[in-house]
Amino acid sequence: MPFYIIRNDITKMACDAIVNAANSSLLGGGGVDGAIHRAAGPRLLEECRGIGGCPTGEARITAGYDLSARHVIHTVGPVWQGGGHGEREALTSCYTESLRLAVENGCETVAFPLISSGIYGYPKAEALTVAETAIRTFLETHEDMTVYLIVFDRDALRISRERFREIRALIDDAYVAEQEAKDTRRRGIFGMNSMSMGLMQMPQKKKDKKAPPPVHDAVMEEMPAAATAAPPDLSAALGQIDESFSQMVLREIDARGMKDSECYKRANMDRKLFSKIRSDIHYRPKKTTAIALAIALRLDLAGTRDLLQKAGFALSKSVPFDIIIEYCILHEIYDVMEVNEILFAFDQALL
Ligand code: AR6
Repeated sequence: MPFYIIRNDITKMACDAIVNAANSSLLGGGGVDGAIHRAAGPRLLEECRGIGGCPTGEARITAGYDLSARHVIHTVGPVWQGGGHGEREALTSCYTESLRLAVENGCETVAFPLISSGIYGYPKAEALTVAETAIRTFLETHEDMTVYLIVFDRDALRISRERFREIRALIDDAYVAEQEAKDTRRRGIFGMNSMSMGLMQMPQKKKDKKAPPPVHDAVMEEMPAAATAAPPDLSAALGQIDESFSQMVLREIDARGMKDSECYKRANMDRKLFSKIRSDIHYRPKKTTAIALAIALRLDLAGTRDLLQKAGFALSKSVPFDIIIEYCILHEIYDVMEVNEILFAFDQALL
């Protein structure tokens, strides 16, 4: 089910299949077609010669030869003629037919370029909408596939200039505030006498990032008394461990009358990953997973912070990724794709 928009050179994608934006002769050309043929080597052209062309909106499959991808799926996008000549339908068909061929050939990971949006002139933002809609619709019924949409340049992004400026300003403000705080701290340190210097914390040894293993009741029972003798206040605190991350996710799903599938699809999350969360109450997710679930559950900011905290994370006021997530939640942007487009525009990791 997962669908990612990433910036990359498609010829570098090590997928089961990469898709080529070809022309109807299938004999190579410029743009991404030229790049794929160059990277795949002359045997690709040889195989294409034997196919005898491909009409607009359809797709054909070949081997990947010198590429990291096992297959190349060649599809022919429509030439943009103003939008009134069935371009949208033809472009949708390119994605659907390519994905159908991928499934038929046992491909589970597929990377697409933004078909027709170069030499064929389809406006990039509209081409992106068509691509996203077609791919997401297909993935609704093909949960085991992972699809990458490779966006080569920023023009394709639909995030408005106004939104971009607004978020840019938030990130810049946070940067300025952080610098000011640093200056204040520096001035404070230089102004200290030797007595107060004694109160400064020594740099901490890097903590082991690995999450501690869950404390298993059975193991606790078997331990000798001395090993379990924690200070009374600590024992009391451990006895009142809060609801866990996965328990909160499952409770919120129930409260909304959602199906699991609805939740992990909205979170753009792999079904297998979701089953781990469902089956392990001590599951420790990555931060992006926790945020994707908060978005899928449409949690407000307090709820998101609560969920993140249960996974050992927080939203910082000075980290661009976190600032963008907070912005999205405050503006009720709960469509993971839309959140990803904003993250993408600011070169951040995607959900
Ligand atoms: N990786 C990912 N995307 C790329 C790459 C790359 N290496 N190179 C270009 N793009 P285009 P079309 C993007 O022109 O519009 C050929 O001559 C590019 O920025 O390759 O469908 C064929 O033979 C653009 O967004 O394909 C046809 O005659 C997108 O890929 C004609 O061009 C598609 O641009 C097809 O034109």
